[in-house]
Amino acid sequence: PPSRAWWKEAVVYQIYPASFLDSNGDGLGDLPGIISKLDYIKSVGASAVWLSPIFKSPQHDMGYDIADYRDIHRPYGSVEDAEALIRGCHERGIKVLLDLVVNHTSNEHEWFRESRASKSSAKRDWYFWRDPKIGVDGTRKPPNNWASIFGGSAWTWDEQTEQYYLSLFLPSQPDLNWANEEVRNATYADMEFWLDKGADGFRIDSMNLMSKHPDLPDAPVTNPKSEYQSGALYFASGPRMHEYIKEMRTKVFEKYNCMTVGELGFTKDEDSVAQYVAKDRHELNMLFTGDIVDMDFGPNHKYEHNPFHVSKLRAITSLWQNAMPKFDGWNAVYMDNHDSGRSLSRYASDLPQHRKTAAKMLAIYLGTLSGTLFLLQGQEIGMANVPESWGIDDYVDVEGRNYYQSVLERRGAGADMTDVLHEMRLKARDNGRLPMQWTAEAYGGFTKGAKPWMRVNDDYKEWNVEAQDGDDDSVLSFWRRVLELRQQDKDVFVYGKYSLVDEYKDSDSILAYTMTSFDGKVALVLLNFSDKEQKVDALDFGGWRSLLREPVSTIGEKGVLLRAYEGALYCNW
Ligand code: ISL
Repeated sequence: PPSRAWWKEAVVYQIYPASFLDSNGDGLGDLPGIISKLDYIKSVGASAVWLSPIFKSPQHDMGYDIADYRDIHRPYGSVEDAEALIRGCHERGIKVLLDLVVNHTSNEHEWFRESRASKSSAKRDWYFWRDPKIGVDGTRKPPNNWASIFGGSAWTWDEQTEQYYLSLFLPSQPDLNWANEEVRNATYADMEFWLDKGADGFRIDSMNLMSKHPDLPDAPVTNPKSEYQSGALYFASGPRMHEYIKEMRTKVFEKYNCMTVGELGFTKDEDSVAQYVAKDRHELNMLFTGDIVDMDFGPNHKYEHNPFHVSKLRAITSLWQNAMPKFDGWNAVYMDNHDSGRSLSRYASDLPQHRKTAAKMLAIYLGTLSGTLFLLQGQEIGMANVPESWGIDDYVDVEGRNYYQSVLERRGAGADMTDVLHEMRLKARDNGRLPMQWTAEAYGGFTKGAKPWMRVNDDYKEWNVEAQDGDDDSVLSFWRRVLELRQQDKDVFVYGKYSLVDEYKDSDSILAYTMTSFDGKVALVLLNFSDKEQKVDALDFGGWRSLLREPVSTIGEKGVLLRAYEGALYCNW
């Protein structure tokens, strides 16, 4: 039998607080709004929530720029509200994961204010301060050529002390220097503050960026079109990364028996991943390997064109499903988060004629794989990306807007930007952050106030929780059934052994695999990622019973006929 754990069996529902539910009419979601929907979350089949950052923040990056880890962003509520939320979850058997953003802080954090005050500040070394380089023409240049992940240089000039500081994301998100022991201990104390209040674990933001190469060397030129280059070679999964995680684990995690999921950017190979999650490494419970959300990112930039193909999904799925058992590791199973477009719109189809079927197919994919399942709010009702008609002014997120601006500058004012808008429509972070669609009322019932903080998707009248709740044929009802099956037959799905169906391993449209439990139960998963009907022979599976199709049917001599973007699930028991 598999080695079981609650965190392996969890279904985690990601809440994006700004966009979940506004209880007080200010146009922004809040903690009381979340509390009022805990029964709903439970009814979907989730057993844990992950809250994107709720802490005090000037919100230059939607709370991923924290100014005080022990306080709550006032428009969301108070520390008491957070405590009530944790209590409300626990009363329902729901675990609570908080977002641990400690690769960087906000520039408004007290630590940074002190660090910035003078070169001799006791906290100067808490961040990365460096003298400028002087160019051949005598001009001031950043200390190295690293690009910020959000565009421009990764260094920000500070007039007051005439030095640069490192900021891999926004200039308002200075990177913390984890090599400094005081930084680490101060961070651990903040973590314990919330664990003492009952939090059950953390999603660790930008987890593998916390150890930088001590010399901060220039990065090799990989994008000749750009002045700045990706420094990932020197800041992703750096030399002391594992030492920091082990320390975090012994000093904090183990004391509280908490759940940990690290966000893994840039690092993609099996051996490196094993070092974080192999059981005998004693580091993290699991990772979000970034490749599943990067499948259609361009070679130099996320927003460059690069079409999705089912072969990429097959390769990534097989890679991690097969890898984890080899080193007794564990993984997160997910496709959506707040940093990109919805999988439905990018990897399947949100066209009216396909949308419902496609959303159900993705539910089968996610619900049958081994690992801890993560859903993004709205995924359970088939929420889609923004409509094609959105202009640049409808987008609010800094990443997409910065990219648009940089291309516009390159092309010149008045240039045709249709292609860029098209890619943003697929991959912009706004897509994952759209206000939750609760009802057919104004603004999808997200707010009763004057205006939501960001535009609501126009399709809310048709696509909302209320409309789907009692409808047996809805995406929501389907997700509920899938999650029920997953819990019923954990040994097949959560702990099962994955294997590709040989016949379809090179198919352009079908992803077909089996999941097998240690005691011989086998499920067959057939997913049609094409916009055409496909016939699947399924020769070896004659007589197997369908688990989700109504009325219940078995595989006969003619095989299985899948409509465009349809999925099916069969079993041998
Ligand atoms: O660039 C990446 C790797 O290809 C990203 O996955 C990168 O790791 C990611 O952008 C980090 O995201 C997280 O930290 C950001 C924040 O804006 C995101 O919302 C958050 O998920 C900075 O805190």
